[in-house]
Amino acid sequence: MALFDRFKKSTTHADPSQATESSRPGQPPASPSDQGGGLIARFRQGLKKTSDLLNTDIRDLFKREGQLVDDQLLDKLFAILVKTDMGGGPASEIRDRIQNDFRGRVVHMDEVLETVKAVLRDLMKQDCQPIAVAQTGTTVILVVGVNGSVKTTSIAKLAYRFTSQGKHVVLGAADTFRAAAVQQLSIWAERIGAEIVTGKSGSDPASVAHRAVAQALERQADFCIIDTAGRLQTQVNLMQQLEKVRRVVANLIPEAPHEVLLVLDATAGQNGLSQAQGFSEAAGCTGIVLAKLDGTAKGGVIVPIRTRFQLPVKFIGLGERAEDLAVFDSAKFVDAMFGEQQESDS
Ligand SMILES: Nc1nc2c(ncn2[C@@H]2O[C@H](COP(=O)(O)OP(=O)(O)O)[C@@H](O)[C@H]2O)c(=O)[nH]1
Ligand SMILES: [Mg+2]
Repeated sequence: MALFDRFKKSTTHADPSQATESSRPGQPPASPSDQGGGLIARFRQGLKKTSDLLNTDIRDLFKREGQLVDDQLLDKLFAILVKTDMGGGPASEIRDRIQNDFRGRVVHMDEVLETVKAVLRDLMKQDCQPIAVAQTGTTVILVVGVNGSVKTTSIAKLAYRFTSQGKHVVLGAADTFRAAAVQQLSIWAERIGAEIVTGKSGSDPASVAHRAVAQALERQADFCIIDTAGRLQTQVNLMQQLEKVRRVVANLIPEAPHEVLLVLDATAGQNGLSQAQGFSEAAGCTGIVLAKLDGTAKGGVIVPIRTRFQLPVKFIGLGERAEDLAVFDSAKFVDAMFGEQQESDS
């Protein structure tokens, strides 16, 4: 059977009305033209908890005429910083910098805030392209993570980003572990105008990945994005399965996958991060998508993610709609952590 016919056949069972509540994608995407404003508002809203802490609480520490920087003030500042979920290490680093620069002096709050921001910018600095694209032909992106880390929704958002730029996208539904996962991605594919390759529930994910990349090549697609089931690095069989997915993809395109994106749930807490850290090392990840930065999580959580995972954060997820994905820009992010206006979004 021709690959494209197989594609048509494999997608015929995607019936949005059959979606379970938990697998139902959000509202249909807004038009690309109204992405900017909504996204900027969501970005600021998502970081509101953090900016309230940093601005209001630090402001409360200082009198109008300035404040003596002594041990007591440094301890209070440290406590505020830790509340943003940035972690003890980065908070200590900021405390030390303030101590070195200002201890024993009466300083104005703005000076202190500038130093806090400068240290955060240094900690989060990264130098990378949003996505490493193939020089020619199809770029393959493998998306991995622990259970429920928002992989499938992040794939939909990423695919929507590409289709709205006029790119041709093929999705590979290689999470064959749960039937609902395939259905969830199929519904998204239809809404965002991407092709999808699926397999039967329980079938070999590597075979779905292989067919997806083959179809992308045949159709000269710009991107092939492959979904995978959630797993931990301690699950030896599942890690081997992921290795097989990588192998079959590389058989078709030697440089592929061009990106292995680790999706993290910003609300997962320390335990979730530790699990994902081991996983990211075992799975050879190249970048992070940090999902659910839409108000539940405190934005400071990105600081330990930048410092603990030796990986760039490529995108941040700001909600459940297809357009709720922004390219991560560390300088803009630091400004937004302090509630400062974002002028433009990429
Ligand atoms: N709060 C919030 N929830 C999200 C966001 N993106 C996805 N979700 C929800 O998170 C849950 C898990 O997402 P899913 O993509 O299925 O995760 P997967 O199991 O890793 O593929 C679903 O109920 C989604 O609707 C987001 O940006 N913010
Ligand atoms: Mg999924």
